[in-house]
Amino acid sequence: MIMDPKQLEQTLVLIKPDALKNSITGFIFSQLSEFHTGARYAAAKIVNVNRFLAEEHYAEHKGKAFYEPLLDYITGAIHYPEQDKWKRRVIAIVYQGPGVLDTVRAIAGPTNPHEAREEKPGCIRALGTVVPIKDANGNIIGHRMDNLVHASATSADAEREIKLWFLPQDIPPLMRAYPTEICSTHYYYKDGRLCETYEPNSLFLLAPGDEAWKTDLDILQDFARNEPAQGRLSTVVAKYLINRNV
Ligand code: 3AN
Repeated sequence: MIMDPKQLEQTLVLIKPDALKNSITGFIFSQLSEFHTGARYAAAKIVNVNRFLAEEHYAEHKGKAFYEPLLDYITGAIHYPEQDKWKRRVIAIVYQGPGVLDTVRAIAGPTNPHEAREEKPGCIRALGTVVPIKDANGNIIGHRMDNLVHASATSADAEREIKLWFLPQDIPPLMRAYPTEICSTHYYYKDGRLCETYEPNSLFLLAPGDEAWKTDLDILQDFARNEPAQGRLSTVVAKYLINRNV
């Protein structure tokens, strides 16, 4: 039986390092249960968030006072110091079902945990915290919001974020919401550029026969041909560098 397209509405949920450190993963999963939400899990993975992925995920906040602290937060550097580096993880989930974007945003609650406690006691982010960001002279220049979870804001954000964090192969074929295509060439990445043949110390991305998001293959092809691309190379590459030694 073919699934009703409404059933394919998806959102990206991230259980962030502060939620892992405070061991509230069980609470978050129970809030997300199919019984409560009518939605279901399409994919999940444990990710050690590197700087490439963090920068891509939060690209819209680049330049803001809280941008660098935000990267330190999502990579786990704030909650797990150098000696506990191996514990720096995020649980990334593709969650799926009719109305799932709004449902998960409501369960997560307002971005700012102080507002979450005021406006929506009981929501997940009501358990978060807000930390002042200071400049070199100790003046407060902004705030970091340790708000435990991420949930995509719109369907366009969900598409961008799910394609950034997940390969098609991470998601069962019948639960994939976006078109895929079979790659017909080799792609490697080295020093910020794309190569189609292996060079020493280049990172392997794709081989002929691999299934990839169609939009990613379009971008890679444009870069390989030096044509104007519809997206950044770093966005495509970040996903292939997840959980690799880079
Ligand atoms: P949300 O996570 O509620 O969708 P976004 O996407 O606007 O919010 O922001 C992503 C993350 O950036 C937030 N979770 C929060 O940690 C941080 N952030 C957003 N706006 C601010 C702000 N004004 N001050 C500090 N941190 C912020």
